[in-house]
Amino acid sequence: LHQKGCIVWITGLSGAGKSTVAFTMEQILMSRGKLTYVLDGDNIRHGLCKDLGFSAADRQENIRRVGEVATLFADAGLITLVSFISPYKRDRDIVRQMVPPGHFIEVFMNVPLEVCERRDPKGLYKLARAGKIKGFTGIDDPYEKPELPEISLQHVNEKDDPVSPNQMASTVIRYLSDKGFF
Ligand code: GGZ
Repeated sequence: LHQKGCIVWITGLSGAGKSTVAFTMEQILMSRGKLTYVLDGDNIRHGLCKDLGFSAADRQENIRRVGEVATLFADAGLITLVSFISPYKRDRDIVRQMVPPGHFIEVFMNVPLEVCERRDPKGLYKLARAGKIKGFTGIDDPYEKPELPEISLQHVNEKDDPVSPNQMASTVIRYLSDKGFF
């Protein structure tokens, strides 16, 4: 049976938890028999975009290519989960315009820089602070927050309790289900 595809575009700083939410969603959706796929740095930046670095122009081209691929996947009926920093509002909005209205769901990982920096899972913030990586997002390179994301996810709730990746994934999945994507 034909499935209505969409792009779930997860944006946010390095270490905000974008990929964790994407892969948690993928697991849940696959267990329910839904067609889904995660596009992230691991399967895109090592292949399709291996000629690109982290200059503003290269990030723009990275997001353009990811947007083209995501549009094809969504057109093929997949719930396409996209996990890139995608720091520029304009580049994200260009992708939004590529699919029918309502089919681009922007998910903002609204996690403060200090929290991402404290996590520092790959030690990249430390290197950036030491000047060993130049142009690191949030340190000496811009991140433009979404103004009107469909969904904004925080790492803590109103009571300041931590929010788990499963809870975040469920929030997005409920949104998709409410919008009739499955
Ligand atoms: C930001 C960088 C940089 C710089 C390498 N700035 O936490 P990670 O390691 O796994 O995720 C980051 C990833 C960012 O790649 P994206 O393709 O998502 O970026 S963009 O959307 O802006 O094109 C980080 C690592 O690559 N990384 N150098 N300078 N992140």
